[in-house]
Amino acid sequence: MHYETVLTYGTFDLFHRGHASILQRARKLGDFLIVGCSTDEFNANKGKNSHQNFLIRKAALERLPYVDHVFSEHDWGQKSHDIQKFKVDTFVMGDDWLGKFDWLKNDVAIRYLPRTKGISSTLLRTKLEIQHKYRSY
Ligand code: C2G
Repeated sequence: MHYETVLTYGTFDLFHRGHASILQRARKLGDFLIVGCSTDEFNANKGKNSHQNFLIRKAALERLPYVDHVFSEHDWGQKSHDIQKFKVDTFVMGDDWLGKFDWLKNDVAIRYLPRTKGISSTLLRTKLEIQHKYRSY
């Protein structure tokens, strides 16, 4: 029996419904979903400073019933290795990445799924900062 493995990556800062939606849709494309969670160092490399550190973001992913395994994403170059190591059948990213990973198409089926509109970690971080600012008055 072949079990279909689905792979995706991300920072998943301040986990929100947009993250939940793409992970649930990714999971439905196979039998297992594994997630590469960006380390804090790799985030810096991506020019992102997450509100939550890696351990918090990884723990939030590990609690999800539709996520079967979480590992660290520490650089741009590890995807081919991960795809071989985990025998991945389908690689999923949000369509803000459309085309960016097509170089992997010989190793894996690639699916760019529509992003969820109206929600982002940046928006949530901004709301947190505004609440924090007004609370201190
Ligand atoms: N996402 C989404 N809808 C949103 C926000 C995010 O579908 N409103 C998706 C993104 O398209 C991505 C995943 O959720 O597929 C994780 O998003 P981020 O945490 O922002 O990850 P990103 O910085 O895009 O990192 O090597 C790939 C990178 O690690 C991806």
